[in-house]
Amino acid sequence: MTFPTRLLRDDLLERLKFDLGRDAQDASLRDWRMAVSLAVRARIVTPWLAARRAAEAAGAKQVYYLSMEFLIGRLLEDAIVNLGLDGEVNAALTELGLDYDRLVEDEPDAALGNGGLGRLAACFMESLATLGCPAYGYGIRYEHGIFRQDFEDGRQVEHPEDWLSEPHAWEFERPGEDIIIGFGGHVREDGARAVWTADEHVVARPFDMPIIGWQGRWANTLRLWGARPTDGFDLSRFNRGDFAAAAENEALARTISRVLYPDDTTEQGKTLRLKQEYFFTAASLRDLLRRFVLRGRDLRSLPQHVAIQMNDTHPAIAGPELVRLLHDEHAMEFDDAIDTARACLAYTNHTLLPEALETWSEGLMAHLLPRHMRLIERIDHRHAMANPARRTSVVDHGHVKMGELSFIMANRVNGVSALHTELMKKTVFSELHGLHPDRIVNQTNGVTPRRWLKSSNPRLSTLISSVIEGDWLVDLDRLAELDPLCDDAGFLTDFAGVKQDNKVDLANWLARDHGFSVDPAAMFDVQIKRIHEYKRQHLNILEAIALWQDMRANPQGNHTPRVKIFGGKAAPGYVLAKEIIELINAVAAVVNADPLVRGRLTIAFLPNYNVSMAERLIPAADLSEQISTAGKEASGTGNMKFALNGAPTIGTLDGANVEIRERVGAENFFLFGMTAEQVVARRALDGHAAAAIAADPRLARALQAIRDGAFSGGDGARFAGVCDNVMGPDYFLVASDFADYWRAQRQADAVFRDTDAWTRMAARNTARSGWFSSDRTIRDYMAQIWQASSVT
Ligand code: NBG
Repeated sequence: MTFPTRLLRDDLLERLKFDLGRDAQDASLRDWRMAVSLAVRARIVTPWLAARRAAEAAGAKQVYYLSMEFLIGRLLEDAIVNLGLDGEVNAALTELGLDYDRLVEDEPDAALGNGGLGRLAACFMESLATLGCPAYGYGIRYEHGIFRQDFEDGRQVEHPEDWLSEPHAWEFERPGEDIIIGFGGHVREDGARAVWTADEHVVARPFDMPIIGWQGRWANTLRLWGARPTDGFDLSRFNRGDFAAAAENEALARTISRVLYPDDTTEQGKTLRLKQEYFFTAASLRDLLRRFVLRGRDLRSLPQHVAIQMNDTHPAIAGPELVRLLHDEHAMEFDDAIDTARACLAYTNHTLLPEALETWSEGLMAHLLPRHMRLIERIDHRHAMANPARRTSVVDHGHVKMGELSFIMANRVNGVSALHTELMKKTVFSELHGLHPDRIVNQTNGVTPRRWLKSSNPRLSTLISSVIEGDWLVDLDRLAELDPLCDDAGFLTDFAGVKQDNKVDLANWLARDHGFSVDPAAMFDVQIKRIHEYKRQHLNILEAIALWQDMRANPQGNHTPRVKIFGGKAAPGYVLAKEIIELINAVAAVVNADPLVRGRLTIAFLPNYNVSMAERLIPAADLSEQISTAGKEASGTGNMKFALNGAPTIGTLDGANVEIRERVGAENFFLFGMTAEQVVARRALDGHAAAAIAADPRLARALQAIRDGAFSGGDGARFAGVCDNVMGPDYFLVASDFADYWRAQRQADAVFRDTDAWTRMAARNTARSGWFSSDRTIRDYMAQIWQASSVT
């Protein structure tokens, strides 16, 4: 699909004039970006509508992916790249005197997610479209996404994210397809049927975004729900002068789609969160049933036509809600309703952390969703009857366990890496796994190479295309063809050149936008992810302190220059994670100002890490930090992006690191630390942290420096939270893994000094990471979970 430049250029000028009411003289960068977005969007609409019709004509099974998060980031460049319009757009913009990169970068990130789970959902949407599998993504159109992170005195402060303060070029509002969602009220049993009369209602308004696959051959829909009041504005109150009260309904209804993960430490926060989950799940199910019934099909055949994926437990209420719709509203027998619902539903678990496994108090559930509370009990009871060996139950000590509910209501349950899936069987779901040994399957995560290689690393893509013929981007296993070239001096020089150019770009951006001056010859060592104790950013900063001390003590030592880059947000209510951010910034301030280590060690914590920042950092990274306590990171997907972009990992045997290491080869991976089993054993030993610190003078000195106030103007108490934790309970075994981490870091230093050896290692990471394409993951979901097929 190509359009002559002239046409696109004229199209842009027309859009500018007729859609935005501007002429070229007055147009701002944003006006131009909107014009380009509208012009590109127009080219998506035809294949998008055609895909809908083709799916219908083929009678194809529809996949519905329900997710609280879709971390899609920017959309314009994705669309341009997938439509193959890069050349044309570039040429048209140049003719108009505009800079392509600046224009693309002007688009705000769609901040509809928080971390890996949301980014995975976005990669999955892209792969589904590329593979031509008919699918809808369903989620919430958060007005403020998560939050915008800023640092004040090194501390994280949260500001509302305003990505929707301007019109969003990619969405189509569908006021004709509103769905009304109820909460609260009461349930009346009417013979065999139950009638739920809710006493609070909001409107779910769909906003559709087309998600275009590679080369524009297929497009699916991401349908996000915005909350609106059923009866917005109270004119009589307004006329009485009570202006605030007149707008109250509207404000209350809209809170549901205001922010992602509102602080749920308060009762109001919990209620809001459960409301959000029910809101989008119920709207999505009703929407898909409406579509199904319109075709005149029998609801009993629903599982042949529909597969519904619950992305984590946030949409877990889908089980009882679907049973309610089939049984209460469509008069299906109760047992049939459960069986039908279960045959449609599957559940992905993304974490074993106990605090992240959702539970709701029975009281809250019964208050907000009285009919569902009863259905949950009946579903659980029926399950217990069918499985007499069952010892525990979904409703336990006054709490509804959403993981167990999802498990019981799903025909397949999957983990997201081989290790995680095995641990799931042994820990959180051991009892249910015993009863249903075939239900749990593994689907190791993946990432879309269109975004994470083609658009974010054009230099590397070009190099790959110069040596691999044909469309390797949709057959990423073909990267293996690079393997023999990893011993070819010419190829290695080119590969190193790509990395170097990417690093120069990053260094320029760090200087321009963040005021850091770094040497592109230094090792760029990057840890970007949510801030969490299990991800152990504090292990990394302790190593940085020890390295700084070592450099000061041995100024003539053979140190490999390093730039340590951090990025990530901490949950607003997570005190220790916020202290870790503050500590990293404090250490950075001291180290970066120290003339004794200048040019050898720089620490940069970049505020407001998001998808676009990841796209900048990953292609320029030398070393990928994946250092979680083994057994805690379900998979990781950043780890895959780094490997694909030629950054070897320093990491533990955790999540997908295990599979990355297997594929890239142990010799191309800097392994350290205890295994998941060793972690459990060590944790049981009294005084494990104190013993590790006593055995490692480096770690002891690093901790002592913090406690002496070396990074807090002498205030030794400032970072007591982190220090006391590492020295005390140290649940995440920072102290116990420190010595081996230090060893692996120095090993990385040594290899890095041998440029050829390092480049070979980096290139092998790229050559052997093809398996981590989300196309592979989605193909496996289609075959093993959804029984869905491609229509193209
Ligand atoms: C995250 C895990 C990651 C994993 C992503 C995607 C949640 C709840 N879990 O390890 O922590 O890569 O999910 O599966 O966000």
